Amino acid sequence: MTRRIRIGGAQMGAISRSDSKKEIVDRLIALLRQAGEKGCELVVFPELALSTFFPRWYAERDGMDGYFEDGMPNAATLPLFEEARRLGIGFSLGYAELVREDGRVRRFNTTVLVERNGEIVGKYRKIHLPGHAEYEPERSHQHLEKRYFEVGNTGFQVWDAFGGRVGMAICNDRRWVETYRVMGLQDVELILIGYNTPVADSLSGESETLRMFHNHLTMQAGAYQNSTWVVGVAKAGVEDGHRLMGGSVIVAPTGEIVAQAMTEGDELIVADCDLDRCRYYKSHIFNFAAHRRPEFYQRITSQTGVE
Ligand code: ING
Repeated sequence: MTRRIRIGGAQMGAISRSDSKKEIVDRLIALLRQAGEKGCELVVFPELALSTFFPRWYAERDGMDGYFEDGMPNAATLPLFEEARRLGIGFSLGYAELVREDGRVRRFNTTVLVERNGEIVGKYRKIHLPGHAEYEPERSHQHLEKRYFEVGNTGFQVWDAFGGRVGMAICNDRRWVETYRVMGLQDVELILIGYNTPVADSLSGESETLRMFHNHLTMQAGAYQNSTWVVGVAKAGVEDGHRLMGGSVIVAPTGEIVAQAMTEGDELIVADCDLDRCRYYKSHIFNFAAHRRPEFYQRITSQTGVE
């Protein structure tokens, strides 16, 4: 019996500052129901799926707390959890997490993994926070994740879920090879990634085409080099004048894109993912035990920057 799982990538269109939490959750439920009609067992939602991408604006460090969730599930998201359990569909959901831990208030860019019975079986807090922590006037828009979030403290974990080995990452994490390899070394077979990525970049001057190339390149490479499925799901569209890229994809362990979004709106992409497709690659070309030579890789963990 192959371990085949039908996965839905639930790309979202823009969320404006003026959208209510109920309007947003209703959109997530609509995507979940679409996925149910197509027989999906797992739905992947984007990063920060419950709010606009607020790190584009400057405020006091606690000035964006209105966009954070004080628990998961909470009153706003319980309808989503209940509908998912009713449909027997698991999901991953990205959100801004406000939590009291170690006697202090802490803020993380978080994703939870929810199994088909409605139980939260995994939590990941974003480790690679891009951008800057202070206001930078030369930018056309700010990117203040380092201001509003702490570096995640969960590490890159892999859970036994959905009949396989499942891991998570968030947005900028997908650009760093270490993200995939740390999970690859835990035998990951499916990595779920949500992202909110601006189309324009006032500093780099990169074209929209080049930025989409980088978006897919990083996830295709990560999938192939670690023999794992990768599902990358965008929050896209124009949020209060700021455009985020679409391009959500489902990538096979071969590195091939098997499903891709065509719009920058709410759009479900679906693929049947055979988790056993990973096994050949893990036991041949990317058989880590047989071929890796960590004695020559020390710099990767001993150095942060270039020396
Ligand atoms: N967004 C972007 C991302 O890594 C970015 C930030 C864009 C970095 C383009 C570099 C180049 O996709 C988030 N939220 O990490």
